[in-house]
Formats: sequence, structure tokens, C-alpha cells
Amino acid sequence: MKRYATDHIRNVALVGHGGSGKTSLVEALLHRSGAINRLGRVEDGTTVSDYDPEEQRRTISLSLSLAPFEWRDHKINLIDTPGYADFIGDVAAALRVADLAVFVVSAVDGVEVQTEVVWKMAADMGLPRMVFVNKLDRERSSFDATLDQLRNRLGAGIAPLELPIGEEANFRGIADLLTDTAHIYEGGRPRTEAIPEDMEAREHEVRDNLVEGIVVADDDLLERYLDGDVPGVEELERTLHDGIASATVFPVVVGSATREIGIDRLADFLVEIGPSPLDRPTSVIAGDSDVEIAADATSDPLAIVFKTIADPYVGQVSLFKVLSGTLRPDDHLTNSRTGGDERLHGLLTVRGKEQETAGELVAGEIGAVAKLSGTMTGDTLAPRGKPVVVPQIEQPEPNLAVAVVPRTQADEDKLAPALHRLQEEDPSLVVERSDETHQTLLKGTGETHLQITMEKLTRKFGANVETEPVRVPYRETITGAAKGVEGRHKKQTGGHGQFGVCVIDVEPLPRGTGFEFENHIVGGAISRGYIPAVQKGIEETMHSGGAYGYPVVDVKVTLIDGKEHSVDSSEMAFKVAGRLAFRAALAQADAVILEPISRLEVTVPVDLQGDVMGDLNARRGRVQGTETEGVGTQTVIALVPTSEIQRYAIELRSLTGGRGRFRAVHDHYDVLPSHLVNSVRREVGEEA
Ligand SMILES: Nc1nc2c(ncn2[C@@H]2O[C@H](COP(=O)(O)OP(=O)(O)OP(=O)(O)O)[C@@H](O)[C@H]2O)c(=O)[nH]1
Ligand SMILES: [Mg+2]
Repeated sequence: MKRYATDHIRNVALVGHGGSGKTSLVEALLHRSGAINRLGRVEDGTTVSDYDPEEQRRTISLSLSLAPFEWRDHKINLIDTPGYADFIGDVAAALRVADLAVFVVSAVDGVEVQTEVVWKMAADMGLPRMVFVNKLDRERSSFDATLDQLRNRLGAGIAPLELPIGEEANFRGIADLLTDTAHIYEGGRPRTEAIPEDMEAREHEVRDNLVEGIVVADDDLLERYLDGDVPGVEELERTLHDGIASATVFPVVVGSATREIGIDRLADFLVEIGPSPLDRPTSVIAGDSDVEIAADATSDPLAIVFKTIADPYVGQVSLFKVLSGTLRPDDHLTNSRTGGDERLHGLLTVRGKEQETAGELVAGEIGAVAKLSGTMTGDTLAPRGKPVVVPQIEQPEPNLAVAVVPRTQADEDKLAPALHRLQEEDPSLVVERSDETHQTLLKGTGETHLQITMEKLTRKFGANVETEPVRVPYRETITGAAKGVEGRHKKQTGGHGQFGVCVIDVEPLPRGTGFEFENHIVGGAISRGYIPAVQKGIEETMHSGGAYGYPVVDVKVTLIDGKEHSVDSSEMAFKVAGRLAFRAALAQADAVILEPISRLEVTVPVDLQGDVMGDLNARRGRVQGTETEGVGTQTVIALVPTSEIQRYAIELRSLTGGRGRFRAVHDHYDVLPSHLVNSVRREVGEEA
């Protein structure tokens, strides 16, 4: 591909709810521009951007992918993103490097949850946005209803530039409201005509919406408009341009990705009115201060890695955006997080799964490099001695866990390295080994995310796993004391016998103290050398499980007396005696089960707050308070037993239609209510 100067580059993320047609739109843009000869279809698994087998099988996008193309002497770097909520981390990454976000909205389904969620993310970043109303050829599509929703749900500044001509199967063209012309499509190409007469009334009405959407960007213009002065086309275009760049005006265009209607117009629009990297300097952290870095190809090189792909053959491929300067093969840069040197062996441009060698990449460009030594998603690469940092890309909380067990020994050997590689490519995946429950946990953003992770383990790394439910790390403790409890181990069956007796007191300790052992033996009832063995026997029992089979905590044991035999006593015998004494003491000291309690912060729209609180009550939760979080959004803070929120990631999504999010962290342990004890009790000695 030709080299383009920074002002001829457009970095455009396609975002929006799942199934709205982003991947199909990428395909159509590539096809219309001549970058590909054949228009692939999502259903057939033949699109450029859904190239992973997991994506093709499900016919949805699961991770971001790049699709650059050339249009009217410009290079447009499209970034296709997944609409499914589990993969919002990749949407955040795409927004970080995009200079414009195109929200693809289905005219059949209207503004859906994930569109609103991502709109808010982009708004928080001050990112320029526009809307492509898609699927206008489909049955039950409605531009009018969709426009109403855009205006009602996304706020001020929605500026409809176009109207569809014909509905559903009869959708055939586009009325351009600024130039007052009609464009009728055949085979992806338009022919210009006058706007049909029967549309005129509607055109005037929507044109009023358009003017209103645009004038809000300019106070002076707005004032004049309110006084009855309607601005001319040129003034509107200029204000539109400024309004897009300052993210106050959001143009709406229309079309059909699969019928290739409006595709060329969208590409024209990106070239003419889409912000270039020059319009959008990056804020970076340099020491204690924030600095704006312009996309200047002649200044110091600076890049951010926004995505890592684990390729089983090539190794790690890092996708990056050049924020300033010009990168050349074999350049050395420093990773600002680690301080490590990184050599950029070969520079690449990427389209779908295809990679092409690139000579150099100027400020504003998006490219890739293989085999960096210690760089992760979100890292900044800067010149040595100038360690500026681009703020991290926000990752979704890995709120859903599953326990995995390798199927065979061979799988077990492959599992740890495979998980390590997957974590490199997927910052929203967390792997944890729990010493308490002896499980390997995969934590992700939702069921689909975890499912895909396991499929990738098998496909990419040949590691097969089974899943099990996540065990709750219950513990137990005592609530009363027991005095003078004896443990007697005596075996005298011919030959060498075994003999050890110890007597202990037990008492509860404050929560979180753990274990204390004191030796109060005076006068040598047990020799000094055997006392550690008694303690060891008690500690082993604490770990392996007390009265209910769970690890025992917060207990003080005092060794007060014992007996030994000059021939038959041994360390082994005293260990057993310690174990017996401790078990007997637990039985007398009112043992209880402790359950972990999480602190939960659930953020939802205000109208769902009551539902969420009711649901938390049903989960034995105790609401601690609420906080207002932005307009119309509320955070409920509650303490909830961890066992009750194991699948909250799924349940909250269905309770709120995807409008809620939460964070849960372990808070403390509390006594399990007695009516629940039988449902969690374990056999002593059962594998924890
Ligand atoms: N009739 C019609 N169907 C379309 C149009 N655009 C997309 N589709 C179909 O809608 C379905 C979803 O399209 P995709 O392109 O996969 O949507 P997406 O936004 O990439 O979906 P995710 O990747 O899951 O977020 C596919 O079956 C497409 O063929 C369109 O303009 N008209
Ligand atoms: Mg897609």
C-alpha cells in the first residue's frame, strides 16, 4: 500500500450493538474501494474481519480487527469491533486509537443497550462520533423510529444528513438533505436525481432536525437561529465540520451494508469530514504533568500498543498506533512501563488475518510488529530517556469465574504456558490458582468470553480442559472454649509400640488472627523435642479440615499436659496425639462455618436501582449505601455472601438488560447461618 501523509489518514472505529452490521459494513467498504474483489458474508464466514474460527462458527465478532483501505487518495484504517458485551475491552482499545467512531445502528432494532454503553464511553473520551443507520433494506426497518431513538437516547447534536428513499425491500437510494439531491443505487453505484416529490414534506421536517442538530455546536449561530435566521449550506457545512471535530455534532447517514447502498457516500464522508490524526493530539503523562503530543511525523517517535494477538506460529503480534514521529524497521524504543528496550524487527500493516511488510509508519498510522520482548496491551513505546505514558486502556472487570481441570497429563503440561500466552493477548482474562480450594480459576467478562477462551486453549495450544463449578473457600472456627481435652495415641501390638498423650485447651481468637500455639508444660510431662510434633499434628488438621471439613482459623491452642513412654514414644506418635486432641476439642468448642463476604458495587440506571436492591436482599446481601454516578446512574454498595454472587455477571445482565455493571472484592469472613450449614458441610477428609 502507498504511503500517506498524516493528514491523509483516517482512523475509524466501527462500534455498536451486536449484529447491527459492523463487520458487513467493513466488508462493503473494502469491496467498494476495490481492496477486495468479492463481497464476503458473515453467515458464510468469508469476511475479512471475522477470520477466527471461533468467530466464523458463531457468526459474531469476538475481537477487534483491522481493515485499512484507500479512498480518494486517503488511507482509511477501519477498526471493526465486537458488539457482544463480553468483549467491550476491545471496543475500549479501538476507541483509544480511533479519531472517529462510527456507530452502526440497525434500523430494525434501533438504539440497543450496547450502543448506549459505547456511546457513553466515547463521550467520556471526547471522541468525535457519527451514526450509520444500517439494514434499511430489511423488513420492519424504520428510519423514522430509529432517528427518534437516536435523538432521545443519545442526547443533543444528532444531525440527520440523509433520508432513505424507499422502504424495506424497496429501499433504493438516499436523499441528501444538505445538497437537496437524490442518489439512486444499482449494483453499489449511485445515479443522481431530484428528490421524489412525495418525500418533500418529510424532507423539510428532517432538515429542520438537521439544522437544529448542527447549530447547537455554535452559540452565535444558535442564537441567530432561535431569532429566526436559518443559516445557509456553506455555513452549515463549516459548523458541521467543527462540530464533529469538537464532538458536539453527530451526523447521521443511512444505508445498507449487504446491499451496498450508501457505502461510497460513507467513505467520501470519512475523507471529507472525518478528523485526521492531526486534529486530535494525544494526552500523555510525562512525570507529574499531562502533555499534549501532536501527530507530528518529524518529532520524537511515540506509539501505543492497543492489542496483542497470540499467534501459535509467529508468536506475539502487537498492534500499535504511531502517536508521533515516524517508525522505521529496526528502530529501538523503550517500554515506558518496564523500562525495557524493544527493537521493532519488522513493521507490518494488517488487514484481517493478512499481514504485509511496511517500510515506515508515520504519525497517525496503525501498524503491527511481531515478537516484542516484554510489551503488553496498553503499553507505551517511547524514545530512551523520555518515558512518557499514554493513560491505560480501561478493561472490563473479569467478574465470572470457572474452574478448569486438564483432561490428561499431556493437557496439564500444556495448560500453564497456553494460559500465559492467552493472557498476553487478552487483558480481560485473569488466571488464578487458589491454594485454599485447590482449583485453577479462569476469570473473564462473561460466559461467552470463558467459552471462547477454552476453545482457543484447544485450537491454538492443544490444551483440553474440563470445567467444574467454582468452590467457595469456606472456613471454620470455634465460638466457645474447651478445656483439658486429651488426645491419646497408643498402639502396642507386639514389637515396637507407639505412645503419645497430650492435653490441650482451645479458645477462639479474633477474626483474621489465624493460629496461635502456646506451650504451658512444666516439669517435662512431654519432652521438649516432641512438642513441635504436637503442634504439627494440630496444624495439619487445621489445614485439612475441622468439624465440617474446611480449614480451621482463628483458634488458640494451649498445650497444658501430656504423657510419654521411654521406649514407645516418637514424633509420629505425638503428631497423631495432637491431631486427636484437636479434633476432640473442636467437637466441644461450638465449631461454626465461616463464609466469605464480598463487597459489591453495582452501577445501574436509577430506574433499575429498586430491582437490584430487591435482588440483593434475596441473596442475603446487606445494602451499605448508594452513590450517584453521573446523570441518571446510581451505584449500590452492598455486602453479599460470595456464594450468592458466583454467577452474578450473568444474572445482573439479565436483570438489567445489560445496563448494569459491577465490581466485587473479598471483604471479610462471617459466620454462615445455621440453616445453611448442612448444605455446605463436607465429609472430613474429602478433597477440599
Ligand atoms: N438485510 C441486511 N442484513 C444485514 C445488513 N448488514 C448486516 N446484515 C446482516 O446482519 C447480520 C449481522 O451482521 P454483522 O455484520 O455480523 O454485524 P456486526 O455488527 O458485525 O455483529 P457483531 O460482530 O456480533 O457485533 C448478518 O447476518 C448480516 O448479513 C444490511 O444492511 N441489510
Ligand atoms: Mg462483527
